Amino acid sequence: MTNQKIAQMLELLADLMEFQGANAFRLRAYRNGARVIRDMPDSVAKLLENGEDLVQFDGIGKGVAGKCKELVETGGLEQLDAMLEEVPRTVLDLLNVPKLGPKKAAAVFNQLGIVNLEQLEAACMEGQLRQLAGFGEKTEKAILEGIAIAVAANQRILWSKADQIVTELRKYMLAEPAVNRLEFAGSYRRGKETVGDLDLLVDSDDPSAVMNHFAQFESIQSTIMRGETKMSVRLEKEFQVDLRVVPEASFGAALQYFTGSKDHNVLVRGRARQAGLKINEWGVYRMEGDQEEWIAGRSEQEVYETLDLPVFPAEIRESRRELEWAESNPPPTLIELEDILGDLHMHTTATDGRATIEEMADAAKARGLHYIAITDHSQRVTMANGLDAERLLAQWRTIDQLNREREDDFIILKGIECDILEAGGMDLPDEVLSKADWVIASVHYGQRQPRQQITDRIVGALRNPYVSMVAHPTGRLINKREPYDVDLVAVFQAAAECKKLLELNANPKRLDLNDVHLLAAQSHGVPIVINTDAHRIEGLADMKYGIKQARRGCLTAGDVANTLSWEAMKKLMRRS
Ligand code: DGT
Ligand code: CA
Ligand code: CA
Ligand code: ZN
Repeated sequence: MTNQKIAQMLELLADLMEFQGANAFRLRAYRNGARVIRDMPDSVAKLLENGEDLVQFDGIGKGVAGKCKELVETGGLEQLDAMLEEVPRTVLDLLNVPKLGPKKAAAVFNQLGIVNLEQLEAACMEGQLRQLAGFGEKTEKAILEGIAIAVAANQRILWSKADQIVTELRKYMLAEPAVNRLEFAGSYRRGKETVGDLDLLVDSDDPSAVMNHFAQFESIQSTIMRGETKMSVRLEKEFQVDLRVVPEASFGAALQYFTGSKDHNVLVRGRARQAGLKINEWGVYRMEGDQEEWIAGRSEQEVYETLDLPVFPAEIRESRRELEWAESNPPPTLIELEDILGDLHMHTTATDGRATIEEMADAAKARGLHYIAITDHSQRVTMANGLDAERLLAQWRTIDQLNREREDDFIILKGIECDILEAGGMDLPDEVLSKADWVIASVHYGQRQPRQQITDRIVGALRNPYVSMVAHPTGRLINKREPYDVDLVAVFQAAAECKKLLELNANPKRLDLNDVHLLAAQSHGVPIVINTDAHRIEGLADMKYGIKQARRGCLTAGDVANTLSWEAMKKLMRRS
């Protein structure tokens, strides 16, 4: 029984309890407990085996501890089984509908027998809901709108997960000889942190051969529709893939159109109109009287050229800053993975990591990096066996020795991920921090504090002379945990003023700062550091996700501090 699994079961239980009208306090206890367990480095099963009492951990009360014990010992929860007998799982989707809420959800289930979103939608359209006590025509309409939101939220997956599917599907499709070229367009190509569905474009003269092959892809669960050149299927977990087969002459136009975003396409269409042209997924056309003449469409370059525009990197096609980008001459080159020289956030076996300092260093060097910082947790993070001053200083002596012994130019920096305490201030004394090469400040506790309080904590950390950077500045976990209620503008201002850096955490579940924040950080002149926060060797590979997000934020190598040598980075941070 993994921590992940335990957390999932506790969350499910909380959802069902909410449905049955349990009080908010109890719900919060279960949900907090689930979160703490999910983030816990130690296995709950192991802890219980060793006779530890889970109540010792912050955020875990008696109720949650009891449920954990039951889960680990029996593999299930009696209460949950009983609840699931009364309520089908699809009913939980009803709870995600804005404006419905648990009480009303319970009413539609109990009084109308509605068990899923489709039935709820039908009932709204038939005007059945307004007949229930406490519902009106207006509520019904709001719920109908909410259903669309709930459906969408249910079905967006992490980019990293979409990338796994893409890798498999690409390989599979390229095995079909009728496929000349293929490209995954849409939000996937734009590198958006979550992907709603995949948009696969294939260049071929034989659509039916391509579609026959596609239909045999092993993870397809059902076919939604199949036409002459278009086909949509569902994979596991309802994830949809749209296939479009297009002729060679239109491949570039289709790629441009289906890469989107919709807003970017609006902008491009406007340009076309100004130039007396028309653009759609088949090509660019010159309008002469009521005749239209096809003039481009083979490649994206051909398409954009007719509009006198450069080929926009897919990541910035969001109708945000791309015209500004296009107007600089030449347009700046966005950051690439190869630009990164160092990784300044990672953990080792000293706390919650799985590899030693040397293993991390060797792996980072093999990836082509020139330097890393070892940044284990500080003492406040008891769950991760955080380092006190004594253990930290000992680790730093080991690092000094490793740097002396290793016969290369690779640098291991003496770092720490030091907690920003709930009441403000750093978890380790200044005299210790002053001896570090690199100090990360992080919020791990008190994440739900009010805006002013949590902002003051983070700004306070930036003002500490020994702090180098604030990690994952909003604390969000995509689709899982909301960001702290932090005033980022205040954070950007303090960082700029104190010559401090902010992190873009490359873990695909975090990607924190996000794309929009990065645009803002850049305009405040705050350098970004892209780090993996690796807890094992494989985690160092997450850098590529950070690069995608950085490109979405329109960052060049010049905006990212760890594209510099360590010597140059130190100069950047030196206060004048
Ligand atoms: P997603 O799937 O929700 O993560 O986001 P996208 O951007 O992949 O959206 P999707 O799959 O609905 O459509 C793919 C692209 O096709 C979209 O980015 C732009 C283009 N597109 C689709 N429908 C329209 C439309 O009605 N108007 C315009 N201008 N473009 C569209
Ligand atoms: Ca899509
Ligand atoms: Ca689509
Ligand atoms: Zn960390």
